[in-house]
Amino acid sequence: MTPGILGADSGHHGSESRPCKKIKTSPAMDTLVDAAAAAAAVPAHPLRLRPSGNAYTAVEDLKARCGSFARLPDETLSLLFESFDAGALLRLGSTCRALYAFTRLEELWRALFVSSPPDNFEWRGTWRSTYLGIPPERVTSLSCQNLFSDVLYRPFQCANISLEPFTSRIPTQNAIQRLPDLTYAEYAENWTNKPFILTSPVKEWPVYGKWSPEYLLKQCPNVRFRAEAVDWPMHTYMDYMSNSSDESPLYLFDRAFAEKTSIAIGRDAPDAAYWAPDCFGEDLFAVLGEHRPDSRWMIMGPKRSGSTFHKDPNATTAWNAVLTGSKYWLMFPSSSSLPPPPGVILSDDHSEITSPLSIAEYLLTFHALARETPGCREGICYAGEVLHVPSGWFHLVLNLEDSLALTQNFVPTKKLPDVLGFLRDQRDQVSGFKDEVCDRAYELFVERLNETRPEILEEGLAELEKRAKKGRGKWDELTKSDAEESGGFSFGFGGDDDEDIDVRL
Ligand SMILES: O=C(O)CCC(=O)C(=O)O
Ligand SMILES: [Fe+2]
Repeated sequence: MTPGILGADSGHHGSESRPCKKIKTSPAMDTLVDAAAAAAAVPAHPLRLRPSGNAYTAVEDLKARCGSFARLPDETLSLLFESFDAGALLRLGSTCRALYAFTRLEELWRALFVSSPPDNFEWRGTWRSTYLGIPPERVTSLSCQNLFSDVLYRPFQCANISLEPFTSRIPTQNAIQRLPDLTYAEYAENWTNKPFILTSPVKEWPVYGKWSPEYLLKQCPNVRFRAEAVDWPMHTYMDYMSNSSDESPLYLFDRAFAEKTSIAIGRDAPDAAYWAPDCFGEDLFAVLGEHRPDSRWMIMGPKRSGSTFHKDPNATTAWNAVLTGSKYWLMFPSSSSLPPPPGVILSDDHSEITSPLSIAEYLLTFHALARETPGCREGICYAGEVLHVPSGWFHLVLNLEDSLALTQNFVPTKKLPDVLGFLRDQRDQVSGFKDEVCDRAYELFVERLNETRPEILEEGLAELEKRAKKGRGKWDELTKSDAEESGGFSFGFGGDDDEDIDVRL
């Protein structure tokens, strides 16, 4: 998807020029049609600048008037300006309209803010205004009508385009299964390798129906929470949530929220605020005691915030419970013989996942393909529901509304071999442990399991051994997909007792 030739304010997107929805199309085509309609519905850019293609028919181009800078491609200009300080950006921006527009790019001011946050600031709706302390009545907005730049227009488009076409009409075969609840036996037997949504357990938690962003604002307005690279008081983050228009909104992700809000967690804790749903059973990382890696987070963010494609650390499994709002999940299994999800690039050793696109840009560019890719799973987790993220699955998450969620990463007994294998064989990717134990996480985990759960450890190591013996030759790896090997309808994860995941071929 690239911005169309016509800008949103061009007045040329009347009903006749809209693609006709009545034409019979494939599901992917439907999404494209919807995406095109959504693109046309983006409001005018506040500076009136338009996508690059408009330059072909324009009689004037403001960029031509910015001296030697006009020779540089827009991408280079914006990269260059990343090395400028606030004073340089302001001076340059006052020389002509084109440079005014380039130096207004919010990403530049966000980076300046993060690298040197001002003391006692107040969130003022944009990173530029916040960094410079400009009150709303003094914010200028010059018209840059004859400036045509995808680099400047695209973040605005991605921040404003409707994402609804991508998160609705989920094909039945992709839909993540929804169940009231599971027993531990059912989970262990059939579900450890599948995403699913449970609709009952969270509704029993004392925090459900009580905690919300507004509740947290009331309870702890001045408590600082981690939001990506900044620690902001709750009142500042709430101001940001209600008044910002970032393409990739700052996401609150705090691992010390329980201490900060003085809550107790766990079925057995007196006055517990919540507990892990029973079906997930024992968390084997508990044997690590004070050495266990980070395991729980409170997640809060505005509509359109979320997580780009990633796998969870150390081959852990996770659950993610929505307290308020709702989240769209796009998920893919992984294995050594499967390619990563469309648009996601893995480094050779699979240690780095590169997904440089924002969530909106990913959806605009790759969603149609992702939806048609075998193994794709999609679902919406609503308030009071919890989603299971199986070990090793790629996932992208988009908040459909302002949302508050709690998440926990754990090691279910069935996935012990995966975690042992990861800690032993992918040492440079082990994360979340304190520095002093990070290098010997595998040895420590084995030692602690041996002390407290020797029979489970023995079974886990035996399974790991079995998988290694069963490991296929390089030729098979390169020439056959798991799906082919298992008859064309499913693939496993290597273990005998792995459930199959249906893939459409
Ligand atoms: O709620 C979200 O954005 C997903 C969080 C997530 O994937 C994670 O914590 O690993
Ligand atoms: Fe995750």
